[in-house]
Amino acid sequence: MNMDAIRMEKFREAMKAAAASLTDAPCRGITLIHHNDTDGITAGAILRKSLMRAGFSVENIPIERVHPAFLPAIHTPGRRLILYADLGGQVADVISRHIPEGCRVIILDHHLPAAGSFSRLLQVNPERFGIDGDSECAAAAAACFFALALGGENEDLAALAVLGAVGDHQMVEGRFAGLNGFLLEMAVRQGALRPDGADEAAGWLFPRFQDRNLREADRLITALAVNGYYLHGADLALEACLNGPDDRALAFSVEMAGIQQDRFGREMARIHEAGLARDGLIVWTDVEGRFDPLGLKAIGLFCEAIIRDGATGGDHYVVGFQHFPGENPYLGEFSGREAKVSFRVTPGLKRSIEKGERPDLMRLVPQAVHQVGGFAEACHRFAAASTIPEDRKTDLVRLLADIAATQT
Ligand SMILES: [Mn+2]
Repeated sequence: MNMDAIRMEKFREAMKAAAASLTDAPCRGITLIHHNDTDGITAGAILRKSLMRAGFSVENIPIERVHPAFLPAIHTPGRRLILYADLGGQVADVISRHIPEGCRVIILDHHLPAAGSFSRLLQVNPERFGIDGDSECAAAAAACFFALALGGENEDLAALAVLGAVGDHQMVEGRFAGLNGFLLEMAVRQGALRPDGADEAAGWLFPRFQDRNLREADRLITALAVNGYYLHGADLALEACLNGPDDRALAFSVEMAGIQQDRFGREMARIHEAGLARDGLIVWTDVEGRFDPLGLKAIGLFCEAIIRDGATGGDHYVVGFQHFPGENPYLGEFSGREAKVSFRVTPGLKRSIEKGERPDLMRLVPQAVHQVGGFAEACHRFAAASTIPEDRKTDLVRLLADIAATQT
């Protein structure tokens, strides 16, 4: 066996042990907590179908992020078995503190996991097996390996795993690698995906999605589950993954795409009229509740739209605020008024960062966010997201401007 095959075999063994720990448990009810993007939704659909086949009753709770305020609402004593997919690995320590006695948690994530092991909590992560979680194994692929460990009849779920990989942009030079590639072959063998002749990885037609190609299917799932999250569009997306999109899902996706276009258009017009707020190297905008009912990913996409539009007029860090709804469609109401914050950089500033002339977002964001009592949950060099108390928005901008000016 070559190295790749050995790594995959070890990963498969770990999935078998995780699946056995569930089927051996006396409890037959399971809750799936998964991300609401295409990779998370396909992972949630694969796990739902395979666990139902194994005799479990399954509750799906798609979420936009693991917010600390959600954890008490998720980990109630009545939920004995909880499986996280496509999120949770980096906050496993925080999650473990909320698991009541007699309850168990499995995390199937593909982002680099937090170090350490935690009681009542089991993690199976490709990164621990030398499999690259950015290019060789999306969360949907990990979920599919779990499903295959439950039973061979779940091979028909492989096509959804490939769709998850497309959602997470996992192709390497236009091709699927590692476990993603293995599952593509499985899906093609079964006729669940068909080549459309185009020479690119997403050039596969998905008959269940009325012969849309994988990129179109990704856009449909995104419109439903990401844009439509606060209107329960993630439920339509899960249903579409398992049975194909029905007329209601198609109409809803068109409606949500229209709402995004309308909200972004209005907000860009405001910026053209009034300009962006500025403090040193920071330009920022606050859309407050005007993106409702769009999900919280909207503000990050809008920051990118601002950069494409050229509205920053020079090289800047671009910061956007969006009102954080006080009610989650699956988990109920939360106290505390918060704002979602997204961070991006203009192309010129990105070049300065790469030359070491300016701090990247990993150096800039977490310390500023912590100082205003916020939570930096997804921080990369050139894109970041966090939540902060709503009344600390201007304090955050001031801090960011100070740090950006003094650090090089
Ligand atoms: Mn993912």
